[in-house]
Amino acid sequence: MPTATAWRVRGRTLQLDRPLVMGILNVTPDSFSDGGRFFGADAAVEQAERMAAEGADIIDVGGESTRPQGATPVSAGEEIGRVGPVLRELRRRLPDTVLSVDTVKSEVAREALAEGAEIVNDVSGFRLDARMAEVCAAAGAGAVLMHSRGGVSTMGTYQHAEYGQSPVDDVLTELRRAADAALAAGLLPESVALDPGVGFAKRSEHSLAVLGALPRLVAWGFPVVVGVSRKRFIGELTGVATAAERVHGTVGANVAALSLGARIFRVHDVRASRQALDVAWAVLTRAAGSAA
Ligand code: HH2
Repeated sequence: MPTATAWRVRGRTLQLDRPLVMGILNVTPDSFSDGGRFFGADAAVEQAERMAAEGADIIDVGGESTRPQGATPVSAGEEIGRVGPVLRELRRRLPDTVLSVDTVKSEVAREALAEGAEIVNDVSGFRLDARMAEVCAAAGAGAVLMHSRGGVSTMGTYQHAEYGQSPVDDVLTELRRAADAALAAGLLPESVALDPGVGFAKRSEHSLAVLGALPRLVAWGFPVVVGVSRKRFIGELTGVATAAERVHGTVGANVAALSLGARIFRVHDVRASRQALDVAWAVLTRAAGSAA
């Protein structure tokens, strides 16, 4: 299958002829690197506007953390109360920005789509809620299916980080299963994007291995999303303990992932990754031209 050139998200088509930046908006009190900072709706909207001004193509709004220390699950009602008002306000203020909701619950996805979100970013790859696929398919939503194992409170830990001889083969097999199930449930192939789930049921060596194997995932023909921002593997590689200080490592991982075929980059620090990805892209596209 040829590499994806576009991603259909409801009425819009995102062209993948350049890297797309997805800015993270955690409307949670406990996210691993920015917990509590944008918990209030006003602060959240302000942060989203800042990220859009810095070049985010997509804003990904999340109301439930999956942090490595073991997150506290929240009810659908509580999650809707966190993300609903923010999405409503963002739809009004940022008409040109694509909106995404980071949730594993179909009730939350339905409400977010009703508020005008175009993408459902499900870190369980539709494993945890049997109605997720039908809700997304009915709305024509774009879907990010991410690889993970376990539930919300364990997927960010090492509890399920046991793999066979080839962790990459295992991850790809599980992700393929998720993609096939979503397509069988009615999602359009052009609306599905895949994410190897860096740091989810993965030790650093597993995260690095799946990043290195991105060309295998890209070859399936779906747009590929990566979420490396400020993550633990960067801390382990560099010795930088404070998550917010891992921006340089984040940029390095994103540029590497771009060169391996990923096109959508989920980040906290939009300005840094936007600049780095645009410059890296300018070089990579020239390199492709000179090799031809
Ligand atoms: N990582 C996190 C959350 N959502 N979605 C996708 N598609 N890919 C990812 O790698 C990904 C994700 C975890 O990071 P963060 O949102 O910063 O933290 P928390 O889960 O603590 O809110």
